[in-house]
Amino acid sequence: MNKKAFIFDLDGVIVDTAKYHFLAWQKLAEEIGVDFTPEHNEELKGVSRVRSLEIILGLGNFQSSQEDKDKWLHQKNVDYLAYIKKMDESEILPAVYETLTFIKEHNQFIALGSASKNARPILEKVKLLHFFDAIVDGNDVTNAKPDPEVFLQAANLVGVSNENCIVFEDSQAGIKAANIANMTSIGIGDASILKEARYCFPNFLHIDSSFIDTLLKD
Ligand code: B16
Ligand code: MG
Repeated sequence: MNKKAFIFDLDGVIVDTAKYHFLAWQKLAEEIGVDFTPEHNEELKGVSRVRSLEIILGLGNFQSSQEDKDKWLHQKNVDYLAYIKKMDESEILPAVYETLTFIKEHNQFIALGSASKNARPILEKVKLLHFFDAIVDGNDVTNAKPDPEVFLQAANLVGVSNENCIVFEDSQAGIKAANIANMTSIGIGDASILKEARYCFPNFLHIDSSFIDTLLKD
């Protein structure tokens, strides 16, 4: 049996940092006079920091200088990091720890494929870093999801062929990226939104060990 690689997205799959991204973006949006709601925040999931700012500025429909944009990107990240600083293991999403443990006990690879440039400090704060054989994040890639670059790099680092990779993702762009790479895509969230996922579960509490076992034998 070939060894598999289980590639996890971070925000929305391992931890719910979307709420902290929202608070930091909302503070910035208020300062620059843009109305930014939780519904708008949905559009930022899985999207890079730079692209997120573009989307927010698009809501206000005004032009700004590169200097302003750089200042705002920095400020948003400073505010976001203040939330991250307070994170601990209690913020790991339900049944994620058990799933990682099960995969490790079965001697399979675990990798991270995230758009976030803060992925490592977050994994450290929630004490999950030791599970990961490879980490690919926003610092490593030039092309954002739905480009498969982040997952291809992860597969490459652990030396597993694409068809033996299984990707857990909460964003449509991430599911698309996994499918383009010919990896098994597993949506975590609402199946009516993650329509293109090969399998979809509301969260890891719904993924039992027999399902993972089936993936191992695939
Ligand atoms: P940062 P993921 C993504 O992480 C988030 O979903 C997205 O909302 C965020 O803008 C992006 O990371 C960049 O994050 O500002 O920390 O570099 O879902 O791909 O793990
Ligand atoms: Mg995500």
